[in-house]
Amino acid sequence: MIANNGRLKIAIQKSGRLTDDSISLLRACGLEFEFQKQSLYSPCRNFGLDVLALRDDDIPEYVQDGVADLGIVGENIVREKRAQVATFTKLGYGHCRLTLSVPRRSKIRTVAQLNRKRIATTYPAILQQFLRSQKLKAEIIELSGSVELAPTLDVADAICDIVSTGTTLRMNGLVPLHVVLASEAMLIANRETMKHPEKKRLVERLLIRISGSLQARGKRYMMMNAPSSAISRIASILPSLKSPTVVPLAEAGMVAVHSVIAEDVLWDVMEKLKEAGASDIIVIPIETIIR
Ligand code: PRT
Ligand code: ZN
Repeated sequence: MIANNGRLKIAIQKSGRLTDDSISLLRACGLEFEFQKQSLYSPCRNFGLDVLALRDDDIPEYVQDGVADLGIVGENIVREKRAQVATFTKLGYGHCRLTLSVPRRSKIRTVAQLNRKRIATTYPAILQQFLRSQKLKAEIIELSGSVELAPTLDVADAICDIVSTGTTLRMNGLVPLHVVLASEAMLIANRETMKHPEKKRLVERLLIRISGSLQARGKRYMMMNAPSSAISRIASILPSLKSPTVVPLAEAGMVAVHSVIAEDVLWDVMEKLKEAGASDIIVIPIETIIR
């Protein structure tokens, strides 16, 4: 039995695609804990929070029932389980698409042509809701795994399954027809947790930290020296958060320019800055950005 001691409990996937990123996110929020797959329960040393390791399919229901206050799980699972939980924020990892797909040689080329066909899935609730919204009647073949084999085995005419790179579809001679749900990992919460003042305070502190580390993701801090005469050119090249920070240097006519920069444009921007007169360009990681 896990004590209800005013500490927050957050459920994350015990072992799977979301586990490493979920642990990294919590650690990036400054939380110190050991995480062992074998143990259900890892207390945080420096924050009133305990980490529970569970199967992803169980997380929405455990959060709904208050076994955990918070949970990190794919939106696909939250929607499929129809759990009554509060949804806080998407977390920027675990991206995938719940997709309707058909055999390459199939005559089915549109969603409408799925009418009265058989569709295999491990997501019967989401699929049912989608079919209803499209006013389609189709037989849902509920499987517990290896959905991609269903057309080959002639168990189904189409499948509705999670796709990430598309390799599994290709290897099984399937082509995507329609994305039913684009999903990523998200933070969910028990609806009563925010009514508990101590827990609410902890959740709010955690949310600020999570948002800080999400803001910092994919960003770098850049510093450079430049002649003051080049500031306006440099400022026009820098896609900064606000305006760049400009600090005078001991050497007359020279300044240091500081700015936040997105990783994906880093090299292009550095080349342009150099052409514009910047020198000694330094780029360093950012841990968090609290606004
Ligand atoms: O043991 P437990 O029940 O906790 O784990 P699990 O095996 O049910 O889940 P897991 O670890 O496979 O996935 C956890 C979550 O990661 C999912 O609920 C999704 O939100 C997300 N996710 C992201 C994915 C994928 N990408 C993914 N590619 N979940 C599953 N897949 C599978 C998919 O089912 C298919 O078999 O990967 C295959 C397709 O991948 P591609 O790359 O070939 O397209
Ligand atoms: Zn699962």
